[in-house]
Amino acid sequence: MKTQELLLAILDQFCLSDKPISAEPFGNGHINDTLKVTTDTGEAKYILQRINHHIFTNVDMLQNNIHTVTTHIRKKLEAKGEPDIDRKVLTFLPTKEGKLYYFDGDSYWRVCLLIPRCQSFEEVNPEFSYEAGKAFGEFQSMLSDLPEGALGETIPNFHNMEFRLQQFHDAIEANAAGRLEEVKELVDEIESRAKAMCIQEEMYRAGTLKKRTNHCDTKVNNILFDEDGKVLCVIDLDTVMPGFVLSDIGDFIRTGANTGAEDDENLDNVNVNMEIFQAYTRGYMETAKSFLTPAEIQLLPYGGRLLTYMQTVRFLTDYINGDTYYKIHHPEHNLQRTKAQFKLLQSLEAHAEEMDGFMKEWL
Ligand code: ADP
Ligand code: GN1
Ligand code: MG
Repeated sequence: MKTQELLLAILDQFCLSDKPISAEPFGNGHINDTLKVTTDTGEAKYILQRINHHIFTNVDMLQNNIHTVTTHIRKKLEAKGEPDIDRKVLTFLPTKEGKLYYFDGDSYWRVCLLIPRCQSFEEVNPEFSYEAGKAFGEFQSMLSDLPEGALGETIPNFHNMEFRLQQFHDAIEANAAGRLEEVKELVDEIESRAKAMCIQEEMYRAGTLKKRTNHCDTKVNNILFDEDGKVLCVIDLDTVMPGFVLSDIGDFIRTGANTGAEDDENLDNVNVNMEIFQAYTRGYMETAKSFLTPAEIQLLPYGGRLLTYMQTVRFLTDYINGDTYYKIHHPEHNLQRTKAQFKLLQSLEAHAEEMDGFMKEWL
């Protein structure tokens, strides 16, 4: 990371009302670098992020998308007469040149207001999951009238399972880090489920499933809650783009309804928490049922399995490739993540019937 002096020079490129004095690393993201900025009044006031432009290669498109999404949501909140709007949608600050990001010759940077008096979690209880479900359903609902083409695909084929499997097969073929032998069993487990996990792409080709605007990274920690556990704001908007609807239920089940951590060393910790699944689904259905088709509703539990499978494939692909995509904290980290995700997938499979049964209420 850059020195404080350089970070302050970067911040000086933006239109800030208060004088920043320090920027400290914040959050647990695997892709971008997030920093919390404190000002001379002692207040933590801004969030500074370095965008990973090796992954988000079209930074113009990325920041235009975020601008489109935040202004659209702000208008909707204004129309509803919502109080405290600045805590309910992210506010990005322009550079002194009027741009949505700053390029320092090496990295791309953006700044938004830190939402005051908020909390975020890596784990949630059922009550917060219900609130999170409502929030993501409402998020999709507010964006459902964006005209086609309003948002670009910031990472093409981001949640396309066929494409992820293609990348997995390419990694196996190249075996760049010489790790294939040690992961053979996991590879076989993935292959045996491959066809069953590409239903969405098949339905899309057959014209029975359409694309919608999704958040595509509905991890638990991408929601900010207020002091009383009510949802304030959906954050981390890099991947908001057209895709299949299961993404946004799937990734929450993958992260929120896991009794262990995403990279848990102890696989016995990892299982699906059915109470969290039910609470999230109930909240989500409250705000999303008006626009979901019966086919989509029926597939929601499959969404949990799909996104967990997809993440297993993505972590293992990165391990086979020699850790070129996700930030890792030790050499085996991507393998450890793969094993924990696979254990969660097995638990979701064991509960599939029960989860499907839970959806009957809405069908
Ligand atoms: P990453 O790509 O690193 O996941 P996020 O945008 O999710 O980046 O930010 C990381 C963490 O920083 C979040 O989980 C949240 O706790 C905190 N955070 C991000 N933006 C804000 C904000 N505007 N106000 C308050 N906290 C924030
Ligand atoms: C990445 O940036 P972060 O940590 O919120 C990844 C997601 C994965 C997630 C796994 C752009 O999200 O797709 O689901 O890690 N984001 C990108 O934890 O690849
Ligand atoms: Mg995040």
